[in-house]
Amino acid sequence: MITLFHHPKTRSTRFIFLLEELGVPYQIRRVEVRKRDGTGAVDPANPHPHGKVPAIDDDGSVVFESSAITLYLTDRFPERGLGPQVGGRDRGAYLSWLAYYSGVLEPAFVSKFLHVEVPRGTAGWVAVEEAMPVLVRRLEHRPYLLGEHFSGADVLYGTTFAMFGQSPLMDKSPVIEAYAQRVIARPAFQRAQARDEQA
Ligand SMILES: N[C@@H](CCC(=O)N[C@@H](CS)C(=O)NCC(=O)O)C(=O)O
Repeated sequence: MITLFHHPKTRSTRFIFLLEELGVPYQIRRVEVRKRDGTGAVDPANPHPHGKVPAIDDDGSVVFESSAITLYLTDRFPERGLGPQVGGRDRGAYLSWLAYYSGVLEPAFVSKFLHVEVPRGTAGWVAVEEAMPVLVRRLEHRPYLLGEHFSGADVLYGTTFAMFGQSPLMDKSPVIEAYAQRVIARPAFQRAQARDEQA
């Protein structure tokens, strides 16, 4: 049984979405987290090394960090078809977009949010203004990041764009808006929202 260490309305909510997409048994363990306003605390029950969410425990195998959890879960349940497997044609693209999410896109958004200029040539990531056109080009002629089929990578990107679409962090783009809507219109996303609120 998979346990998701979760706090409502955080990055762990999208793993309820992924687990609902996979349709496998799981349980949610609600944990406390540190908040920006100084409230909250690291919860000793949470196996993440910094007390962040998400983390999962799969019968003793602990996985933390969003891209790693996405890959772990889609590899763990290959029959669900939510991630290309080793040797598959799109495996390289899948790994690249998962790593790009954690290594480039999130740092880009966080830099912008914190008003930190991304230094050219030295940071491992780029500014949002350089990253987003790459995603627009990628999604211009395909419904999902890997083409016709929804994958675990779309859980990360689609929910991020749905969240930032209305914020000054991201310029408006019809391609990105349509993609985000496509992702959050999925029944599993709607079920995840309901479970998040009860957690
Ligand atoms: N790099 C982590 C980030 C996780 C993260 O920062 N989660 C926030 C909630 S959205 C958190 O747990 N914050 C509490 C803290 O920083 O102690 C991932 O992608 O999984």
